[in-house]
Amino acid sequence: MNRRSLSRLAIFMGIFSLICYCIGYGLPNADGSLADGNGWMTAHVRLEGRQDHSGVLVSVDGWQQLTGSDGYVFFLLPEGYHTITVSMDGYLYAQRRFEVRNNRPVDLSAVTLFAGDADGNRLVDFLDLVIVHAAFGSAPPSDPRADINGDGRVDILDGLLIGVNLGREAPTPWGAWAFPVGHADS
Ligand SMILES: [Ca+2]
Ligand SMILES: [Ca+2]
Repeated sequence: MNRRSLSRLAIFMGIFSLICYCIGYGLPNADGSLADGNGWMTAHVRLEGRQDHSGVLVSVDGWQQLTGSDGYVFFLLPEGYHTITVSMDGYLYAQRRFEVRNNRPVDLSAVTLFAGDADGNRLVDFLDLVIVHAAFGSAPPSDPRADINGDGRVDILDGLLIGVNLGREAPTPWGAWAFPVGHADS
């Protein structure tokens, strides 16, 4: 490797180190483990009434990810306490605190978001039922907010999801049990 190539490599490594430092992750150790003062967290997010759990916004302090269809997310984080918030249109958001310890994984228990908050006011109530009623029978939905389970039509399942959660407010408990509402083949 000539002198010019070495110079470019040094500049590249310097920039890479700076980026790693700035985003708070640090550089990996020689054995591939994370640098001291860092760890990672995994979480499993499920949407009540759906088989596809994609599109949920997962926020950990300033970092954000969208879930894929399996609902799993993975974050590299600095050591310390963090707050995770998971939210989705039509659902009540959930939130919890957790601690990341040096070089150790944190596996949060699965969380199910409760469905039915059609108008996004963090409460499932009769106003949400009114939205579904106004769009009932439409496919595609005349009001996208009314399609609670995201199956492309507004029917009794959307109304049922609201009915079983009437009175619930966000944030909901992490890991709480949700009513299994949905098409068997969806
Ligand atoms: Ca609502
Ligand atoms: Ca629907």
